[in-house]
Amino acid sequence: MKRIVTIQDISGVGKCSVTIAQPIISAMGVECAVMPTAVLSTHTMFSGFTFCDLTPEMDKIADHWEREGITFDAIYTGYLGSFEQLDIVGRFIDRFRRDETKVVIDPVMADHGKLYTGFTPAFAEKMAQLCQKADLVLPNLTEASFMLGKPYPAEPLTPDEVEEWLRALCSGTTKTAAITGIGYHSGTTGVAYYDQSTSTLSHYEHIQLPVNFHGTGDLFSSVTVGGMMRGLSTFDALKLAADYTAETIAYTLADPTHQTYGVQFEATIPSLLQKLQMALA
Ligand code: PXL
Repeated sequence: MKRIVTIQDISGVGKCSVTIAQPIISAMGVECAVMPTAVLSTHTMFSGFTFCDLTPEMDKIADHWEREGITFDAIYTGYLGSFEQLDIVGRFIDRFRRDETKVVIDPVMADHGKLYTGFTPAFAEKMAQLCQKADLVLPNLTEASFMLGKPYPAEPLTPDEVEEWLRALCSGTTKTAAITGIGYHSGTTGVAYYDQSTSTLSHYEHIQLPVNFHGTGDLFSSVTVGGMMRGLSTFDALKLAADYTAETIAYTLADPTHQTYGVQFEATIPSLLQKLQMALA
């Protein structure tokens, strides 16, 4: 069985980061180790959340894993708890990356044109440097705009602009990049993907639902990592993640008791596994 490590926070209530990555990646048949970056009472969309920064623990955890000879088939990073963690994660990648290890960086820091509470443009700039170590980076449009130093677009990007943004994300040593939230027709959204080794651009469009739930980016990234580890090509893993995320949003929306803080992915896991089996067949 493949083993990955995810490096992101534990938010006790709110369904994001580790509380999505662990159940999803495990359900997909991949062992999911955790390097926690912070412990919060809830994610940061609630007011009054507690925040325990685990920066001082991270190197100690890595040292222990190294002494134990633990290895990872993928390193998947998400929400980081401090500016210093960008360096710590960079060092972690250098220590634990083997030839076959996939490094997937979701540069969690912003959405809908704005940085999340606690993040700064300097963090975004340094995150862009960390992304140079990635086999795959998974920004949303806002995160891509911060990392590239481009204004958040007032109008949907054209296919030519999307290509320019993806090429810019891969202009250094980043191998592949996918931007979520890209649709070229009204009522649609999707994921645009670029592989710099073959200069191939791909786009997968699907229905856009009229709501934004928290944690859907983490759901998307977790399924992508799980799919890649189960042997799907990166683009097939992205398509699986896009379909599953859209289905889970629709399912959540259809439940009149739903909470806006998170999606009901627990109920759609059986469908994810069916989709995975079909994609692997
Ligand atoms: O879903 C991204 C995310 C992860 N972790 C925490 C967050 C957010 C988004 O706001 O607050 C703590």
